[in-house]
Amino acid sequence: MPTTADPNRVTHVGRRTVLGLLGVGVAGIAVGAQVDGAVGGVLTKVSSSLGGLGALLPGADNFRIYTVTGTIPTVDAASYRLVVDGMVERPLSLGLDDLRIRLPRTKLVHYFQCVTGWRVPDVHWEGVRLSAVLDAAGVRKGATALRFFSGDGEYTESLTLSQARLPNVLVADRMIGDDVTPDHGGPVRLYVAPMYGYKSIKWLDRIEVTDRIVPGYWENGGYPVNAWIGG
Ligand SMILES: Nc1nc2c(c(=O)[nH]1)N[C@H]1C(S)=C(S)[C@@H](COP(=O)(O)O)O[C@H]1N2
Ligand SMILES: [Mo]
Repeated sequence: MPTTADPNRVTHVGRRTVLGLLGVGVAGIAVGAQVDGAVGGVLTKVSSSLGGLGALLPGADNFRIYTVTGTIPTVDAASYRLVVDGMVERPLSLGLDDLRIRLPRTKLVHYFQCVTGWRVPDVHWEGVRLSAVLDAAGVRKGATALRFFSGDGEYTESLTLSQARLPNVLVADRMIGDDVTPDHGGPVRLYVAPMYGYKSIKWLDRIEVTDRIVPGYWENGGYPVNAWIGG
């Protein structure tokens, strides 16, 4: 299994970080706005030609942009929160400043593989290990799994606790050398390197610690809950 994680802390001080700092203390998540303009038009068109099951666009970076709702949620960076709740000692509501400054950062380079066959090689990922987020919240005894929720209001995912603690599972706020863009699930998405792309939930806004696996969106549609690439 490729593990090129960099144990060194990486701190970015830039425009987005300043925006994040300005957002300290602001609660609430602004999501759900429909995309208007060219991108939204294409997504709507493609989406309806797929019977509403998904939308895809060939990205300049060779990713295909998927969204099961047919829209790209716009999430305000300054007011973004990631809630960590359920079977934890300390429920958390993390802002971008928490992810970018207060928690230990890591980066890795790894391909992105969709179960439908497309793959993007050598993608640079950066963020906080999911294990570090879980440690900050303190997982309670008896917990075995996680449920992930998206700001799109529909997509969900799941991991077992031991899968979630692998070092190449990231709460990612940077990819391809930039902040995660709205179409890729920004400001924050999950990146589960050892598993197919459907595990890497976009517009991540809540992680619930549970005592059982609750299958996610595509898993309810028949995809395996254990999505090991080549497994
Ligand atoms: N919220 C949300 N997350 C999602 C999806 C989605 O439709 N909605 N599609 C998944 C699938 S099947 C893949 S392959 C990747 C695609 O990531 P990309 O859109 O950044 O290329 O996102 C995953 N995460
Ligand atoms: Mo996928």
